Amino acid sequence: MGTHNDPSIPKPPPPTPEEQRRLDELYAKFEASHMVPLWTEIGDLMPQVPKPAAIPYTWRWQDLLPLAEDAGELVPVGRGGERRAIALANPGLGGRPYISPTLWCAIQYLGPKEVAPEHRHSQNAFRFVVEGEGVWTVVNGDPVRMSRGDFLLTPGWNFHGHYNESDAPMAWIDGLDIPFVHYTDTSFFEFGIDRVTDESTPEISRSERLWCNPGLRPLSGLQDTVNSPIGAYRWEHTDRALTEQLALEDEGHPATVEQGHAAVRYVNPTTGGDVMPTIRAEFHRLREGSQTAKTRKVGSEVFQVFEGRGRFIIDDEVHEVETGDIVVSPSWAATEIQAESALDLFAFNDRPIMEKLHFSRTHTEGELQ
Ligand code: GTQ
Ligand code: FE2
Repeated sequence: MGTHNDPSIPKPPPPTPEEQRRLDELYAKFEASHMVPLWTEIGDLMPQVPKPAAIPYTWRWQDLLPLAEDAGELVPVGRGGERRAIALANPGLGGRPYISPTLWCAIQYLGPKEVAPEHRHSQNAFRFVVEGEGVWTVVNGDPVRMSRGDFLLTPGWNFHGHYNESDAPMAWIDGLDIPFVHYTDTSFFEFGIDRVTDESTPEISRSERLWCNPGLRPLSGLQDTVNSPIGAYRWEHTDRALTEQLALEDEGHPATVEQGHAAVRYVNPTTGGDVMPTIRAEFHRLREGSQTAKTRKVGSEVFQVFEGRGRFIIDDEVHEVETGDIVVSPSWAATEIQAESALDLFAFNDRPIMEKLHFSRTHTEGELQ
């Protein structure tokens, strides 16, 4: 077997002093000429399995929210800064405002009557609401109410702004593909109007009136689109879907992904695929006392606890979590979730990118490769 540490293959003799002098000179010339030899970098550049710089990490909602509130008192929101959004920076990524190499996750805060002006960009975005209400996000001129448990879309290049029509502040999380777009030099950005184009406050957006009637596709929308046309996936629907999966399991009709684990994916109704080209989003409900299999996947994933208590075990490190806490699991990290109480989890990841590029792999402990 000709492996790199095969003892039957003789090692070359060490360099003579003269060779060493010439080698040192060669490396200095490489550096001066902006060249790097593969053989000194290969272990880092081409590891046998992914070796992410990003680390598993947990942010506590109890820590995030007061800091967002302080920013609300001290930092105005408006044109230029655009958003009062504070990114969660993975400690392994050198201070960059990235939760993982591909994903951005931020807590955004709007005080009473505040407006975040309209703009558009190539980055795809979503919002998820763990508590509060009173803000409408206006996407492409369509005002979309934001309430607890709702998952809201702002696909790339749609104009969007947010406004708080209530007398109370509101905070939520944003997820975007900012790091991926930055790394690939694909960012375009345009300012829109300084407020929002429609300040009305309908219960239901036009997008939902057209697209959110179960199993029914409008004949005015038979052309598939890369982004979901749905502005908001409402909590009442997500909750009902999960409740029914568990009820069906109780009644002896298999409907869960694993025992005691109900789950749904948010999809583009025109294709049945992911809501946007770079981001997958799901919602998971674990029964009290249940746990997931321990799994490694290519790509990074972020979870926010919507309700309940439990723990994530990521590469053998235990992360205790409760409502609002945000956890990141880097690429190929062995991840297992245990539900102490009934546990509701919102999740998003970069797997649509990995699948399109054919880089996907999954390994579940106890299963054959
Ligand atoms: O709300 O439009 O967290 O453009 C980062 C970039 C939020 C937004 C973020 C954005 C937005
Ligand atoms: Fe934006």
